[in-house]
Amino acid sequence: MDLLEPFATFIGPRGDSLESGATRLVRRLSGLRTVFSDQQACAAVLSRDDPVIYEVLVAPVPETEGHLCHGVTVLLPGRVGDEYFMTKGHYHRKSATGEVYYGLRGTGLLLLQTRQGDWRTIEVAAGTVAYVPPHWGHRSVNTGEDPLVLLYAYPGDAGHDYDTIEATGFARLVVARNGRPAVVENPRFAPTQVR
Ligand code: PAN
Ligand code: ZN
Repeated sequence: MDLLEPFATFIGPRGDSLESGATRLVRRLSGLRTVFSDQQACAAVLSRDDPVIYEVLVAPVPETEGHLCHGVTVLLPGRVGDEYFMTKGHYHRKSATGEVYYGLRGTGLLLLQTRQGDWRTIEVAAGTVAYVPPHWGHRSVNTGEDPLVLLYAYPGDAGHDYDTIEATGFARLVVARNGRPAVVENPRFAPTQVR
């Protein structure tokens, strides 16, 4: 039996510093072009700058059955056109695996959907424990003025399917209307055919 040494990671007061060998993934707008619906607004931002949209601090846990992968996502505040900054979003490759999110800072929405296009939102703020049940695709959206910082934990063998979301998009968009977040239909959403 391979025993992994027990360990802890430190999360700083801003909820954004995970030490102990954590890997930091940086997601900039140039790598998220297909995520935002307003392509003109996206190109306009990219002509000036390539802003960081979010970072993920990943604790060193094997991505295998039995482990609990965990870390912290720091999603910055901002918009591309009317659309708030958000994560790529994905389904778990092993679809029957859930996930827990814990809000450390900021405010936002978790956008959840099934492959058939049923959708839900969960408001998240510091203290929110949000549960993503198996089979629900999920994306985080920062609707506030501060970084949205979320701790996450999911089964090590869950895997990530980004291709489906890239092909279908999400059923709903989260946009600013009169300065407030609104959840509106995505006219380009194409639900996956039930096989
Ligand atoms: C989270 C996400 C993280 C970044 O850890 O991976 O928030 O979002 P994307 O993976 O969609 O870029 C999670 O849901 N893991 O399964
Ligand atoms: Zn996930």
